[in-house]
Amino acid sequence: MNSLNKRAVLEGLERAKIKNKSKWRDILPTWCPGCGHFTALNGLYEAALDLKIPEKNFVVVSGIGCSGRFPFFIKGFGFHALHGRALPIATGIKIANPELTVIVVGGDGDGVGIGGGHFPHAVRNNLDITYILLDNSIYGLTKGQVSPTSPVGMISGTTPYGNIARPINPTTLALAYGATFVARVFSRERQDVSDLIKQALQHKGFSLIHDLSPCVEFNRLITYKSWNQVVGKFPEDYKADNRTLALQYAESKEPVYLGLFLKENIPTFNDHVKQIFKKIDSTEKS
Ligand SMILES: Cc1ncc(C[n+]2csc(CCOP(=O)(O)OP(=O)(O)O)c2C)c(N)n1
Ligand code: SF4
Ligand SMILES: [Mg+2]
Repeated sequence: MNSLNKRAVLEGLERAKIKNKSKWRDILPTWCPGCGHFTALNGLYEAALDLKIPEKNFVVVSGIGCSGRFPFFIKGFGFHALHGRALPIATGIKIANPELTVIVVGGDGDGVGIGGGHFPHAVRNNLDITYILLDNSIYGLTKGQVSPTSPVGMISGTTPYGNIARPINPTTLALAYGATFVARVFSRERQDVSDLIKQALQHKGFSLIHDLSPCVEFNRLITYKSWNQVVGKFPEDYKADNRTLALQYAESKEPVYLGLFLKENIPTFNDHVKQIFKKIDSTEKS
């Protein structure tokens, strides 16, 4: 485990124990030493603790993948779903009990590969959930096949002569689908990951945290070092309130911008459902 990630996880766990001994599972994750997914786990601990979200109201839904192991490490409710099917399950949970804080965690393969058809619909309904997409540009769990975010030319177990398909950009997709909170983070920047997850949990509506989260075991092309060379922050005067501008920034390759691209406040799916119930009540009474 590299020292940055070990410190991140241990501090997160330690902090959780100090604040509330019963709140989190105090087992260390089973990820490879140095895996980017550690930072998001720590970020979620920190955010949930700062916001004092009660364990009984906290649900983490995942698909399948190394990223999909998330619910095992968090004490609260967890649902380890089928590959690519975390979003529809989270939708049902949030509709059934709007009081719950619902977080979906999945990989690039899970979210924009096999589960790609669910993404636009969760977004356009403006469900009040936080989606943490851990993007390592590879299928980690199955030991290194190209994913929909892998670059052209990448050699992998399934592309011995180089990847042909052009990569999908999850930040761009979320913006294009109409997501009301879109942020991109990098697993090396621990504080920013925690801060943006916290903002996402506070946002009323669909929030995407697109985390550039390197797989240190199977991806030798997309690494902490390679991201470090291209990532950059928004200009000081950037305001996250213009979708067209946000899309332009999302598409930039140099730099690859990190931070909050867009935040917009509109009624959520559950707000609409409430209004419909009111209408039904008043129709039945008249
Ligand atoms: C329907 C189905 N197809 C394929 C698989 C095999 N499978 C498990 S995880 C995975 C890809 C995981 O990649 P990603 O979602 O990027 O997560 P990571 O492991 O990289 O975090 C695949 C193809 C499966 N479990 N179920
Ligand atoms: S295989 Fe890759 S994604 Fe999976 S735990 Fe190891 S480093 Fe992380
Ligand atoms: Mg992956």
